[in-house]
Amino acid sequence: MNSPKFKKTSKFLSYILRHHPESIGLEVDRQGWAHLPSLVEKANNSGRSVSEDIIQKIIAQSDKQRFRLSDDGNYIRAGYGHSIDVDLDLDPIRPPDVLYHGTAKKNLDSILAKGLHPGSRNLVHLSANISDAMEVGSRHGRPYLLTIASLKMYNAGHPFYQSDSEPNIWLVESVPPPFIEK
Ligand code: HQG
Repeated sequence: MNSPKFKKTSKFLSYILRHHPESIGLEVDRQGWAHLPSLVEKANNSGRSVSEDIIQKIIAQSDKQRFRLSDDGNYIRAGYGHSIDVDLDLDPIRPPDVLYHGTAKKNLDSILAKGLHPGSRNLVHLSANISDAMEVGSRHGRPYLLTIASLKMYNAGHPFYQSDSEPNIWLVESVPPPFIEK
């Protein structure tokens, strides 16, 4: 499944659906949905060889579920990671006791002082398991694992959202320092 073509197409879809739909002239609605046949057509018009078939395979076979299809199969959206202004319309739900955030060691002092903030994305991303968090952290440098007292934070009034494509990914507006355990 992790063929170079799959990875390349998956990264391209993330780029388009999370960050730059306008780069291929694609319309994404307020909830982040794009018309699947239009995406394929516009991607091909911009010189990318992308088919519905490969997109279906990426969704069916990826370990990490980055995308979601609408019930009728005509629309696709990214399940998390956006920087474009979308409202995924997720219901807030009660998180587990703890969640994890993988970052780079170089960010530690700033995070402990200011809390976790989304940076260029709309929301802060947390992982339900340590191995995923470590993998995320290692993309930024020497990985460092933070444990987030998620249930305590939720009980203090902070809404939590679970991605509807990838249930191991949780989303919050920010994480104030008192809920971060290093
Ligand atoms: C850091 C991937 C200094 C934060 C992953 C992170 C994820 C601070 C970086 C998803 C800070 C932002 C998102 C502060 C936060 N001071 N640094 N106060 N607050 N940071 O890429 O969470 O594989 O925007 O620790 O799986 O790394 O692409 O977020 O290091 O779920 O599908 O600022 O993207 O998914 O980095 O990754 P990012 P992320 P995919």
